[in-house]
Amino acid sequence: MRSKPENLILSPAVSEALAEGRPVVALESTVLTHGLPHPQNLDVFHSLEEILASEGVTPATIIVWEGIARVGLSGDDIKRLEPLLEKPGSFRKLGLRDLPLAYTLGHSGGTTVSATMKLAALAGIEVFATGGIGGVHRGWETTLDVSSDLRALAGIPVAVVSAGCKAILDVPATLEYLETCAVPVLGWQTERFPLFYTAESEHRIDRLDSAENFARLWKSHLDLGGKGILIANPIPAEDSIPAARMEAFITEALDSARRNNIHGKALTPFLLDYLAQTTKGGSVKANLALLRGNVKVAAGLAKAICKKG
Ligand code: PSU
Ligand code: MN
Repeated sequence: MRSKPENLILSPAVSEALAEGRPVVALESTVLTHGLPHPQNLDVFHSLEEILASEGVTPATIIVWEGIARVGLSGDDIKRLEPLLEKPGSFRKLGLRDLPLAYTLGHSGGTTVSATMKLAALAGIEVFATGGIGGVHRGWETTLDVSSDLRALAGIPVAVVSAGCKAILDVPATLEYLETCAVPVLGWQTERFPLFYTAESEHRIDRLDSAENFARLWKSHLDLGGKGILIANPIPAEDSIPAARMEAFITEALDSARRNNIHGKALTPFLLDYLAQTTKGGSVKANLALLRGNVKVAAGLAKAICKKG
Protein backbone atom coordinates (compact mmCIF):
# COMPACT_ATOMS: atom_id res chain seq x y z
CA MET A 1 0.00 0.00 0.00
CA ARG A 2 1.33 3.44 -0.91
CA SER A 3 1.69 5.81 2.00
CA LYS A 4 1.21 9.55 1.85
CA PRO A 5 4.57 11.08 0.90
CA GLU A 6 5.48 12.19 4.39
CA ASN A 7 9.10 12.93 3.49
CA LEU A 8 7.93 15.69 1.15
CA ILE A 9 7.50 19.27 2.40
CA LEU A 10 6.23 22.16 0.30
CA SER A 11 7.26 25.67 1.30
CA PRO A 12 4.34 27.93 2.28
CA ALA A 13 4.88 30.04 -0.87
CA VAL A 14 4.73 27.00 -3.14
CA SER A 15 1.73 25.39 -1.49
CA GLU A 16 -0.21 28.68 -1.55
CA ALA A 17 0.62 29.28 -5.21
CA LEU A 18 -0.48 25.76 -6.14
CA ALA A 19 -3.65 25.97 -4.06
CA GLU A 20 -4.56 29.26 -5.75
CA GLY A 21 -3.74 27.96 -9.23
CA ARG A 22 -0.87 30.39 -9.72
CA PRO A 23 2.16 29.45 -11.86
CA VAL A 24 5.06 27.55 -10.27
CA VAL A 25 8.33 26.39 -11.87
CA ALA A 26 10.48 23.65 -10.33
CA LEU A 27 14.27 23.99 -10.30
CA GLU A 28 16.77 21.18 -9.71
CA SER A 29 19.54 21.31 -7.16
CA THR A 30 22.30 19.04 -8.51
CA VAL A 31 23.42 22.04 -10.51
CA LEU A 32 23.91 23.85 -7.16
CA THR A 33 25.51 20.96 -5.27
CA HIS A 34 27.58 19.35 -8.06
CA GLY A 35 27.40 21.41 -11.22
CA LEU A 36 28.76 24.82 -10.33
CA PRO A 37 31.60 25.90 -8.10
CA HIS A 38 31.09 28.19 -5.12
CA PRO A 39 30.22 31.11 -5.23
CA GLN A 40 28.59 30.75 -8.67
CA ASN A 41 26.21 28.13 -7.27
CA LEU A 42 24.78 30.60 -4.75
CA ASP A 43 24.66 33.40 -7.31
CA VAL A 44 22.78 31.25 -9.77
CA PHE A 45 20.34 30.03 -7.14
CA HIS A 46 19.43 33.62 -6.25
CA SER A 47 19.32 34.86 -9.81
CA LEU A 48 17.07 32.03 -11.02
CA GLU A 49 14.65 32.58 -8.15
CA GLU A 50 14.66 36.33 -8.93
CA ILE A 51 13.96 35.81 -12.63
CA LEU A 52 10.91 33.72 -11.77
CA ALA A 53 9.68 36.15 -9.12
CA SER A 54 10.00 39.05 -11.58
CA GLU A 55 7.80 37.09 -14.01
CA GLY A 56 5.17 36.57 -11.32
CA VAL A 57 6.03 32.87 -11.05
CA THR A 58 6.74 31.09 -7.77
CA PRO A 59 10.12 29.31 -7.78
CA ALA A 60 10.26 25.80 -6.33
CA THR A 61 13.87 24.76 -5.90
CA ILE A 62 13.86 21.08 -4.97
CA ILE A 63 16.50 19.57 -2.69
CA VAL A 64 16.69 16.77 -0.12
CA TRP A 65 17.82 17.86 3.28
CA GLU A 66 18.38 15.47 6.15
CA GLY A 67 16.05 12.92 4.65
CA ILE A 68 13.24 15.34 3.78
CA ALA A 69 12.49 16.43 0.22
CA ARG A 70 11.88 20.18 0.14
CA VAL A 71 9.87 21.71 -2.67
CA GLY A 72 10.56 25.43 -2.47
CA LEU A 73 12.87 27.07 0.05
CA SER A 74 11.96 29.85 2.44
CA GLY A 75 14.37 32.67 3.30
CA ASP A 76 15.25 30.86 6.53
CA ASP A 77 15.88 27.57 4.73
CA ILE A 78 18.25 29.35 2.39
CA LYS A 79 20.16 30.96 5.24
CA ARG A 80 20.68 27.55 6.80
CA LEU A 81 21.62 25.92 3.51
CA GLU A 82 24.07 28.55 2.31
CA PRO A 83 27.01 27.50 4.53
CA LEU A 84 26.56 23.92 3.31
CA LEU A 85 26.61 24.98 -0.32
CA GLU A 86 30.00 26.57 0.35
CA LYS A 87 31.46 23.22 1.36
CA PRO A 88 31.96 20.76 -1.47
CA GLY A 89 30.91 17.27 -0.45
CA SER A 90 28.08 18.31 1.90
CA PHE A 91 25.50 16.89 -0.50
CA ARG A 92 25.09 13.63 -2.33
CA LYS A 93 23.91 13.45 -5.92
CA LEU A 94 20.42 11.97 -5.70
CA GLY A 95 18.74 10.40 -8.70
CA LEU A 96 15.22 9.02 -8.44
CA ARG A 97 16.38 5.64 -7.20
CA ASP A 98 18.38 7.23 -4.40
CA LEU A 99 15.39 8.90 -2.73
CA PRO A 100 14.15 5.96 -0.59
CA LEU A 101 17.58 5.45 0.98
CA ALA A 102 18.01 9.20 1.50
CA TYR A 103 14.64 9.30 3.32
CA THR A 104 15.51 6.26 5.40
CA LEU A 105 19.02 7.28 6.45
CA GLY A 106 18.49 11.04 6.53
CA HIS A 107 20.81 11.93 3.65
CA SER A 108 21.06 15.41 2.16
CA GLY A 109 21.51 15.77 -1.56
CA GLY A 110 21.04 17.67 -4.75
CA THR A 111 18.27 16.17 -6.87
CA THR A 112 19.02 15.31 -10.50
CA VAL A 113 16.49 15.77 -13.28
CA SER A 114 14.92 12.34 -12.64
CA ALA A 115 14.46 12.92 -8.89
CA THR A 116 13.34 16.53 -9.38
CA MET A 117 10.73 15.50 -11.95
CA LYS A 118 9.27 12.94 -9.56
CA LEU A 119 9.17 15.31 -6.59
CA ALA A 120 7.71 18.11 -8.74
CA ALA A 121 4.97 15.78 -9.99
CA LEU A 122 4.15 14.61 -6.45
CA ALA A 123 3.85 18.26 -5.40
CA GLY A 124 1.57 19.05 -8.38
CA ILE A 125 4.07 21.10 -10.43
CA GLU A 126 3.98 20.65 -14.21
CA VAL A 127 6.90 22.79 -15.47
CA PHE A 128 10.55 22.35 -14.55
CA ALA A 129 13.61 24.27 -15.77
CA THR A 130 17.08 22.76 -15.78
CA GLY A 131 20.38 23.32 -17.60
CA GLY A 132 20.76 20.18 -19.65
CA ILE A 133 19.26 16.75 -19.12
CA GLY A 134 21.36 13.61 -18.83
CA GLY A 135 21.05 11.00 -21.55
CA VAL A 136 22.83 8.19 -23.34
CA HIS A 137 26.54 8.38 -22.56
CA ARG A 138 29.16 7.92 -25.26
CA GLY A 139 30.39 4.32 -25.12
CA TRP A 140 26.96 3.06 -24.02
CA GLU A 141 27.52 0.05 -26.28
CA THR A 142 29.83 -1.36 -23.62
CA THR A 143 28.90 0.52 -20.42
CA LEU A 144 25.08 0.63 -20.83
CA ASP A 145 25.28 4.05 -19.15
CA VAL A 146 21.93 5.66 -19.92
CA SER A 147 20.76 8.37 -17.52
CA SER A 148 17.58 7.68 -15.59
CA ASP A 149 16.56 11.19 -16.70
CA LEU A 150 15.34 9.57 -19.93
CA ARG A 151 13.23 6.97 -18.13
CA ALA A 152 11.87 9.80 -15.97
CA LEU A 153 10.81 11.75 -19.08
CA ALA A 154 9.13 8.60 -20.35
CA GLY A 155 7.15 8.07 -17.15
CA ILE A 156 6.56 11.31 -15.23
CA PRO A 157 4.14 14.00 -16.47
CA VAL A 158 6.33 17.10 -16.26
CA ALA A 159 7.47 19.47 -19.04
CA VAL A 160 11.23 19.99 -18.79
CA VAL A 161 12.92 23.05 -20.30
CA SER A 162 16.55 22.25 -21.06
CA ALA A 163 19.27 23.51 -23.43
CA GLY A 164 19.00 20.23 -25.34
CA CYS A 165 21.04 17.58 -23.56
CA LYS A 166 24.53 17.72 -22.13
CA ALA A 167 27.12 17.90 -24.94
CA ILE A 168 29.25 15.22 -23.28
CA LEU A 169 26.63 12.63 -24.33
CA ASP A 170 25.99 10.58 -27.44
CA VAL A 171 23.46 13.08 -28.77
CA PRO A 172 21.97 11.09 -31.68
CA ALA A 173 21.54 8.05 -29.40
CA THR A 174 19.84 10.24 -26.77
CA LEU A 175 17.40 11.55 -29.39
CA GLU A 176 16.67 8.00 -30.59
CA TYR A 177 15.99 6.86 -27.04
CA LEU A 178 13.56 9.74 -26.47
CA GLU A 179 11.77 8.83 -29.69
CA THR A 180 11.52 5.20 -28.56
CA CYS A 181 9.95 6.39 -25.30
CA ALA A 182 7.47 8.61 -27.21
CA VAL A 183 8.75 11.72 -25.43
CA PRO A 184 8.04 14.82 -27.55
CA VAL A 185 11.24 16.83 -28.12
CA LEU A 186 10.32 20.33 -29.16
CA GLY A 187 12.71 23.07 -30.20
CA TRP A 188 11.84 26.36 -28.61
CA GLN A 189 11.74 28.71 -31.62
CA THR A 190 14.22 26.49 -33.42
CA GLU A 191 14.23 23.33 -35.51
CA ARG A 192 17.77 22.37 -34.54
CA PHE A 193 18.50 20.47 -31.36
CA PRO A 194 20.77 22.56 -29.10
CA LEU A 195 23.93 21.07 -27.60
CA PHE A 196 24.00 22.71 -24.17
CA TYR A 197 27.05 25.01 -24.72
CA THR A 198 26.25 25.36 -28.43
CA ALA A 199 23.03 26.87 -29.75
CA GLU A 200 22.58 24.60 -32.79
CA SER A 201 23.38 21.16 -34.10
CA GLU A 202 22.64 19.31 -37.33
CA HIS A 203 19.95 17.26 -35.54
CA ARG A 204 16.49 18.33 -36.69
CA ILE A 205 13.59 18.47 -34.24
CA ASP A 206 10.03 19.77 -34.31
CA ARG A 207 9.58 23.43 -33.55
CA LEU A 208 7.31 25.20 -31.09
CA ASP A 209 7.03 28.97 -31.17
CA SER A 210 4.63 30.17 -28.53
CA ALA A 211 3.57 29.55 -24.96
CA GLU A 212 -0.07 29.44 -26.14
CA ASN A 213 0.75 26.54 -28.44
CA PHE A 214 2.64 24.86 -25.62
CA ALA A 215 -0.47 25.03 -23.43
CA ARG A 216 -2.59 23.42 -26.17
CA LEU A 217 0.04 20.80 -26.88
CA TRP A 218 0.50 19.97 -23.19
CA LYS A 219 -3.21 19.36 -22.79
CA SER A 220 -3.32 17.12 -25.86
CA HIS A 221 -0.24 15.25 -24.67
CA LEU A 222 -1.80 14.52 -21.28
CA ASP A 223 -5.13 13.59 -22.87
CA LEU A 224 -3.23 11.06 -24.98
CA GLY A 225 -1.68 9.53 -21.87
CA GLY A 226 1.72 11.17 -22.48
CA LYS A 227 4.12 11.82 -19.61
CA GLY A 228 7.24 13.99 -19.94
CA ILE A 229 8.04 16.51 -22.66
CA LEU A 230 11.41 18.02 -23.46
CA ILE A 231 11.44 21.67 -24.52
CA ALA A 232 14.86 22.28 -26.05
CA ASN A 233 15.81 25.92 -25.64
CA PRO A 234 19.10 27.04 -27.20
CA ILE A 235 21.72 28.94 -25.22
CA PRO A 236 21.55 32.66 -26.24
CA ALA A 237 23.58 33.20 -29.45
CA GLU A 238 26.01 35.60 -27.76
CA ASP A 239 26.96 32.95 -25.17
CA SER A 240 27.11 29.98 -27.55
CA ILE A 241 30.49 28.24 -27.88
CA PRO A 242 31.25 26.65 -31.28
CA ALA A 243 30.71 22.88 -31.16
CA ALA A 244 34.14 22.08 -32.62
CA ARG A 245 35.85 24.04 -29.85
CA MET A 246 33.87 22.29 -27.10
CA GLU A 247 34.34 18.91 -28.74
CA ALA A 248 38.13 19.12 -28.34
CA PHE A 249 37.70 19.71 -24.60
CA ILE A 250 35.05 16.98 -24.31
CA THR A 251 37.33 14.40 -25.96
CA GLU A 252 40.05 15.30 -23.44
CA ALA A 253 37.58 15.08 -20.54
CA LEU A 254 36.34 11.65 -21.66
CA ASP A 255 39.94 10.41 -21.96
CA SER A 256 40.70 11.61 -18.47
CA ALA A 257 37.56 9.91 -17.09
CA ARG A 258 38.62 6.65 -18.73
CA ARG A 259 42.18 6.87 -17.38
CA ASN A 260 40.87 7.59 -13.87
CA ASN A 261 38.23 4.84 -14.08
CA ILE A 262 35.36 7.24 -13.38
CA HIS A 263 31.93 5.80 -14.09
CA GLY A 264 28.36 5.58 -12.79
CA LYS A 265 26.90 8.64 -11.11
CA ALA A 266 30.35 10.22 -10.69
CA LEU A 267 30.86 10.52 -14.45
CA THR A 268 28.70 13.54 -15.30
CA PRO A 269 29.99 15.75 -12.43
CA PHE A 270 33.59 14.69 -13.29
CA LEU A 271 33.22 15.63 -16.95
CA LEU A 272 31.53 18.97 -16.23
CA ASP A 273 34.15 19.85 -13.66
CA TYR A 274 36.94 18.95 -16.10
CA LEU A 275 35.36 21.22 -18.71
CA ALA A 276 35.04 24.07 -16.21
CA GLN A 277 38.76 23.85 -15.53
CA THR A 278 40.03 23.38 -19.08
CA THR A 279 37.81 26.10 -20.53
CA LYS A 280 38.96 28.40 -17.71
CA GLY A 281 35.43 29.07 -16.60
CA GLY A 282 34.07 29.44 -20.15
CA SER A 283 31.79 26.44 -19.73
CA VAL A 284 30.53 27.74 -16.37
CA LYS A 285 29.68 31.11 -17.91
CA ALA A 286 27.78 29.36 -20.69
CA ASN A 287 26.01 27.14 -18.14
CA LEU A 288 24.79 30.20 -16.23
CA ALA A 289 23.55 31.93 -19.39
CA LEU A 290 21.60 28.91 -20.58
CA LEU A 291 20.08 28.31 -17.15
CA ARG A 292 18.77 31.87 -17.07
CA GLY A 293 17.34 31.50 -20.56
CA ASN A 294 15.63 28.22 -19.68
CA VAL A 295 14.06 29.67 -16.56
CA LYS A 296 12.61 32.57 -18.56
CA VAL A 297 11.05 30.23 -21.08
CA ALA A 298 9.72 27.96 -18.31
CA ALA A 299 8.09 30.98 -16.65
CA GLY A 300 6.16 31.74 -19.85
CA LEU A 301 5.05 28.12 -20.20
CA ALA A 302 3.91 27.86 -16.58
CA LYS A 303 1.86 31.03 -16.98
CA ALA A 304 0.29 29.77 -20.20
CA ILE A 305 -0.90 26.47 -18.68
CA CYS A 306 -2.43 28.31 -15.73
CA LYS A 307 -4.63 30.20 -18.17
CA LYS A 308 -5.75 27.07 -19.98
CA GLY A 309 -8.93 26.86 -17.90
N1 PSU B 1 24.46 19.73 -13.83
C1 PSU B 1 25.72 19.65 -13.45
N2 PSU B 1 26.18 18.47 -12.93
C2 PSU B 1 25.41 17.37 -12.83
C3 PSU B 1 24.07 17.48 -13.26
C4 PSU B 1 23.66 18.68 -13.75
O1 PSU B 1 26.42 20.63 -13.60
O2 PSU B 1 25.84 16.33 -12.37
C5 PSU B 1 23.15 16.33 -13.15
C6 PSU B 1 21.74 16.68 -13.64
O3 PSU B 1 20.97 16.83 -12.48
C7 PSU B 1 21.32 15.49 -14.45
C8 PSU B 1 22.30 14.47 -14.00
O4 PSU B 1 20.00 15.10 -14.18
O5 PSU B 1 23.49 15.20 -13.88
C9 PSU B 1 22.47 13.30 -14.90
O6 PSU B 1 23.39 12.43 -14.31
P1 PSU B 1 23.56 10.95 -14.82
O7 PSU B 1 24.20 11.10 -16.17
O8 PSU B 1 24.45 10.31 -13.81
O9 PSU B 1 22.21 10.37 -14.87
MN1 MN C 1 24.70 7.00 -15.54
